[in-house]
Amino acid sequence: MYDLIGDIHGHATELVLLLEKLGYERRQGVFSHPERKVIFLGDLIDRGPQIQEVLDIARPMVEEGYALAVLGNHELNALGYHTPHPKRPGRHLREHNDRTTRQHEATLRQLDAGQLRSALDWLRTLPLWLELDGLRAVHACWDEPSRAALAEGLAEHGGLTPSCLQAACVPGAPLFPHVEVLLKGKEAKLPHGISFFDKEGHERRSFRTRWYADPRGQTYRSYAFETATIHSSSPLAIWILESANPYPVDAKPVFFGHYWLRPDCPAPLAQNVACLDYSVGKGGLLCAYRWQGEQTLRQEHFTWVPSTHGPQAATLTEAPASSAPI
Ligand SMILES: [Mn+2]
Repeated sequence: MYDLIGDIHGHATELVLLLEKLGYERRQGVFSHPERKVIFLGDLIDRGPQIQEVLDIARPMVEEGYALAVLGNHELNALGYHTPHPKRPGRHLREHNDRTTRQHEATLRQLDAGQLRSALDWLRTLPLWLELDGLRAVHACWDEPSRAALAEGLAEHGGLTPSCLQAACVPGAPLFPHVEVLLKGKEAKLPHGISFFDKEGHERRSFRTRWYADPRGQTYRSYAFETATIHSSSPLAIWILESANPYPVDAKPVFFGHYWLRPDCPAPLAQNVACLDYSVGKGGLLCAYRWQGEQTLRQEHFTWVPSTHGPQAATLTEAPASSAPI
C-alpha cells in the first residue's frame, strides 16, 4: 500500500517529520517501511532551503524500491533549463530569463555543479504519471487524451531524451500542450472584462479550472481553484462546458499536488480525487494520504505536519475553512 506525499519544494525537515509520522524508519541512511511505499507527487526542488537534503532522502528511497515518484513542473522545467537547444547555440530548451531563473534560483544557489548534474540525471528517469493497481498519480491533472499523446511521444523518443525534452519544453512543440496539462493543469479564460490579481500582484484574465469536476451548472467562481479571489457568479461559457473532460466518478482514485491549497483542513476534492499540496513552501502543511486500497477516499486518511518555516506557521489555525488555493 502507498503513502502519497504532495509538493515538498526543498523542505527536508518537514519531510523527515512526515515520514516518521507515517511510520518510516531510517535504516543505513534510507527511509523505509516494512509494508508501505511512498509516492512523491513531484516538485521536490526549488523554493525551499533544503533542496539537496530532500533529494538525498527521496532518491535513495526510489532507487532502493521504498518509493515511487512522478515529475513535477519544476523538475521538468529544470531539465529544460539545463538542456542545450540543439539548433540555437548558447541557448537552452527553457529560455534563461528573469522569470525562469527566479523560479529555479534556490536550486541554482544550493546545489553545486556535481550535485545538479547528478540530480538531473536522476530526474530524467522519473515518469510523468503512474498508473498502478487501484490508483493513479500525476503532478497536476489526469487527462486521458494528453496522457495517451505523451505515452506515444515518450515511446517514440525513447524516454525523456534531449529530443523528447525539445518536443515537450518548447512552446509550440508537439508535446508541449500535453505536458502543460499533466504538470500544470488546465486554465480557461474569464468572461470579457473580468480579471483578478494573483499572489504576486499580476493581473490575470484566466483561471485554473477544477478539471476533475463536471462544469455543468457551475459558476466561474465554483469551477475555479482561485475561489477566494474570483467573485464572478456568471454561468460558465459554453465552450468551457464543451471542452471539459471531467474525471469519471468510477475511475481509479487520482492523486496530485501542484495547486497550493490553503492549509486549513485537508480533505478529498471528490470521492476519487485528492490534491495533497497544502503549501508547505508558503508556511502551510506538508500533506500525505495513507491509501489502504479504497476506491472512495476518506478524510481521515490525510495526515500532515505544519511548516517549520514561513510567516503562516504560527497562524495556521486561523486560516479560513475552505479549500481555496493561496
Ligand atoms: Mn507544481
